[in-house]
Order: sequence, then structure tokens, then C-alpha cells
Amino acid sequence: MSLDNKSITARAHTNIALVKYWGKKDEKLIIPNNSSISLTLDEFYTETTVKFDDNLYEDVMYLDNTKIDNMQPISNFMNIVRKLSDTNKFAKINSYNHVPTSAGLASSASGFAALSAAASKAAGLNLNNIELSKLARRGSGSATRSVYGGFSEWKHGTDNDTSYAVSIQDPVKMDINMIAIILNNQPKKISSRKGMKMSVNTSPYYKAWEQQTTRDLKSVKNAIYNNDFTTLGKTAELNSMRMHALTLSSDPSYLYLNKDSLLVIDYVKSLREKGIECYYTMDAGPNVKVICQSKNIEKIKLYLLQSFDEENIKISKPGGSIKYL
Ligand code: 2P0
Repeated sequence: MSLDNKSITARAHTNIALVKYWGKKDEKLIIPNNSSISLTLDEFYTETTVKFDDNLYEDVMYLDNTKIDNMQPISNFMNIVRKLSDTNKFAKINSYNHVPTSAGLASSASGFAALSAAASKAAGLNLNNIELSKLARRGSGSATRSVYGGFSEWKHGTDNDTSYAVSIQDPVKMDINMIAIILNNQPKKISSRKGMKMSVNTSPYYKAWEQQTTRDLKSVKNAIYNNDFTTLGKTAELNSMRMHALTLSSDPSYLYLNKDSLLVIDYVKSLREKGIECYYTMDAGPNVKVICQSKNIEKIKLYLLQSFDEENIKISKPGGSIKYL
């Protein structure tokens, strides 16, 4: 295909799973064992510009103005884009992360979603949302859901053509916010990829996780349709702890939470005892996200300020879908 080497910029927001993805049945194609549901957030996003260039002999990428040394994951991904668009050109990629990188706030979700949109369009493709979702999935599982705003569901499927995300609701009708408490913005020791593989291979509870997640998925989806904040929050909190139970029950056992994560969990429980409804969820890192309604944001924030700095408390509303800038 002949390209006119246009520079294309796309923005994608990160998402936080309410029903988590944890484990693959196909590692190469990134086909998950279970379906998952997430909320896209407005506060955290990635903006990525892609331009194919006849003079390049390999892909080049800058993340926050720093050149990426290990280009293998990105080049593998760009090879998929080249194959889809029938081009053999390489690209210059510039990406800016408005997400603490690799700290359990899913920068890979917004990163690969933005790259999918920018790279596919720069390569002359005009993909629809499902095709974009499938492409994003090849970079990172959670990116599959970041194509959409609001609530989305990644349907696990069985192969490359059937594993993609769909929108459940955008714009979101429920009054829902997430307060992210940034406890650590250092890259994690055990990547999600490695962690989930260990859980699949060694946790004796993995089968139970798959069965329970099917139930959690139904419960959260009904809660979204019924505007039932309480059921959504309770189920998301339980589902998150069930995921972390898989890390604890792996061989060797490992843990993403730290003592500050446990402190936030205690805070959330005390807030609930005082009648302030809120729930917690955590991903593959120590940061905790508190799920709450607008009327309680300031009360929860005041409570958290007893132990955490204001700059580490980020309040987010539901975010939008991928946009070209
Ligand atoms: C999720 N996480 O559903 C789950 C919950 C973290 C905990 O998806 O191997 O970076 O690239 O598909 O998507 C983080 O894992 O892993 C993740 P890969 P990914 O959001």
C-alpha cells in the first residue's frame, strides 16, 4: 500500500477493571481465560503520534521524550500493523503518558490503545472499534477495553477474531468516581504478564476464580444497567480481592499490595462504618482506587489526607473513548 506518511495523533484513556482479567489461554494472541469489565477514567491518558518514514530502517519510539531502548514489544506490535496494512515502512512514535508508568494504573492500557489508533490510521487503515480493540489486545490485554469510554466489556472469545471489547454504557449514567491513591510510581517487580502466568500455572484456586468471575461479571453488568452503585462497588471490591488471592496462593507466592495499600483498605472500611459509602479495588501494583459517588469525594479525601499527600490523591470521573487529535 502506498502511504503519504501522515503524522497521526491519538489519545486513549486508561481503564480500571471492576471485574479483572487475570490469566491467558493464549499468550501469543493474548486471549484471556475470563471476560472482564472496566471503567475508563478521564484523568489518566496517553497521547501518541505515529509517522511512517521512508528513511527509517527500524521503528523508533520516544516515551515522555526519552528514547525507548527495548523496542521488541513495540516492534512486534508494529509488525502486526504493517501486516494488516501491507506496508514495509518503519515509524517514528512519540508518546506522552499522563499516567504513572507501570505502577498498577494501567499505562499499558492507554498506551497500546493510543498506539493502535495512531499507528493504524497512519498506516492508511480505517479500523472500526471492534477491529481497533482486537489490535490493541495484541499489545496488552487491558488495552482491549480502552478503545471505549465509560463502561466496557472485553469478551474473552476463543481466538483472534472473537476476543474483543464492546461498549456497555457511554456516557455513564451512574454517579461514579474513582479516587486513585498513588502509593508508589516505581515499576513493579513482577509484571502482570508474569504474575498472571504464575497464577494460571500454580494457584490451586484458579478454577474457582474462573467460575466466580463469571458470576461477578453478571452482577456488575446488571448493576450498571440498574444504576445500582452498591452492588457494583461491593462486587468490584470482592473481585479485586479474589484476584489478589490468586497471587498469594501461587507458588512462589507474591503480593502487589504494601502496608500503605492495607492502610487505605482500613480507611475505606472505617468510612463505610461512618455511613460514607465507598469501595476499594487494586490492580497489579500497590495503588488503591476508591470507588465513590460525587457527594462523598471531599469527605473521603479529607480522611485520606491524614496519611497521604494531596498530590498523590487523584480524583477521576468516567473518561471518553479514543480520540484523534
Ligand atoms: C485488568 N490487569 O483487568 C487486570 C487486573 C491488572 C490487574 O490487565 O500481559 O498489562 O499485557 O495482557 O493488560 C494488567 O495486565 O497484561 C491487567 P498483558 P496487562 O486490568
